Amino acid sequence: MSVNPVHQTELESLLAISSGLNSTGGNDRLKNIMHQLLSDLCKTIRQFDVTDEEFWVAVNYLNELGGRQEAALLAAGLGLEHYLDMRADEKEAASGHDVGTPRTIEGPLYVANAPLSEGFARMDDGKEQAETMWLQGQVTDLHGKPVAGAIVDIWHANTLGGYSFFDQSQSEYNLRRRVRTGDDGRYAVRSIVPCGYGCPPDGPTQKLLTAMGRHGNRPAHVHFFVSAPGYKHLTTQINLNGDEYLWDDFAFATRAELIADPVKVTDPAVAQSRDLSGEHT
Ligand code: MBD
Ligand code: FE
Repeated sequence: MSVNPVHQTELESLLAISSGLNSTGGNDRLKNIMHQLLSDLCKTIRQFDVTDEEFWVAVNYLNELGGRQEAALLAAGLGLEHYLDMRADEKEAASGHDVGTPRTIEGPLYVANAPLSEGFARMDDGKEQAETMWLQGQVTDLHGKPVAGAIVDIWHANTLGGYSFFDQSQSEYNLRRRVRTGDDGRYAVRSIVPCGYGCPPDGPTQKLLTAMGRHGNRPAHVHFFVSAPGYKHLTTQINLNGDEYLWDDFAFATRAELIADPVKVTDPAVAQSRDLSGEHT
């Protein structure tokens, strides 16, 4: 199918006007990006001979997505958020300096200002019957030197894959804590073992995924923000090894370096010492 030159000129002039390229004022970068996006969309409409009906289905879909506040969830599911990681990796590799813990997507379920404590926190409210999970770690710089006073902001799902705030059945800030590292850069938390997340089954994200023959599940994971004055902010996660979706994450966030092997603690004395050492840090 060749493009009729009159049609082409007419389209170019339409897009130059509709994206604002022809007008003064506004934001030039935005105009250029909108111009490219609109021209790619028109190309797709043409290539697939998209019908009016299909067009309006898509427009209504966007309304539905916004209405359910799922735009960020879809961005994760389409791999677009992971693409930001790929881009950041590419730039880091080009810069040639050492890399630390790999980053991976934030996802749509972070809530700021979780309770802050020094060295140790208990993350769960104790209301859920669940297996206890202890996490401990050390924040270091790229040379392995401990970073004191770093803030480790941790959030994860409960045993039903739900996140507090979004899941109104949980208490405020359940499974969300910030811990400040001590002089040794260490932090520890006591929490519960999370389950994997699944997209709301009646929501627009799952609807599109299903239409594409995909599932909307994530393996069990724990999110981290790590920040300290003078250092670059790190957004990352760990995935619990053994989950059926470990390498089949609908949001593409699993990385080999970020897989954690849970160690079962059966000795009550060891369990107690974990809690005590934490409370005293
Ligand atoms: C999550 O818990 C999540 O981490 C992402 C990326 C998307 C949906 C739910
Ligand atoms: Fe998550």
